[in-house]
Amino acid sequence: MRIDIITVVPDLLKSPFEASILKRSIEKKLVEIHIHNLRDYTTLSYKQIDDYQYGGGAGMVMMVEPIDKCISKLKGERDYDEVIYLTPDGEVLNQAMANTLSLKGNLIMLCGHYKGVDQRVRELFITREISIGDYVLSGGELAAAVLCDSIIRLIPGVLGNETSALTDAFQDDLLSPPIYTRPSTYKGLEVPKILLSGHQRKVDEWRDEKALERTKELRPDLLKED
Ligand code: 6GU
Repeated sequence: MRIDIITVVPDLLKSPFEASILKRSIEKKLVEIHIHNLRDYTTLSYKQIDDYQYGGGAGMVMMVEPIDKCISKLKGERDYDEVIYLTPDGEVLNQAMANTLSLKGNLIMLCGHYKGVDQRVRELFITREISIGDYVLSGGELAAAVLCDSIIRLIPGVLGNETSALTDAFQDDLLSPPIYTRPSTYKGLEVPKILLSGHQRKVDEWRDEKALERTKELRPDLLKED
């Protein structure tokens, strides 16, 4: 998989890919991340990439031309499965979307800034608009990092234990059951006996039961039929 991220704040997208699982997935060549500074694609003075809104109003708008130059250059080099615009008015990210996107080959992610992009960017280039939740961030960069993490960890070979992404919370629309490690007693709190029993079928049943209980209590909305 290859992900090209277009941004006006490339620095914000450095550290998420320089540590832990994302770093290792790049080193193992399971994914390539290419960050593009939108200011490298403007021909205007002061590397301007935004301008005032037609019709007036507060806030700057990202101009269509630099975005066109960047996306068109990338599309001239290879085919892309999706051109994703990260924006608070997009479709809210969930596990099913991450699963679908993890099967793609090449993705472009455009990070929104300021008031957002000129409408013609959406009409000309964008195939999918994604938000990471109902709150407003200063820009799409952190959202792009979240989206990349949710996708990349699902690529086969990225996680050491191949089954572990499948047992994640949300993969079956349930929260995870309680988990424990040593010591078996801490400040009077004991690990449930069943987990120490060595009886795998009973352990699995207990986990399923607890996952369902927890979901009913904390996220009953996940249990509703779609
Ligand atoms: Cl994708 N962008 C911004 N600016 N804010 C957000 C978001 C995206 N998703 C949730 N809030």
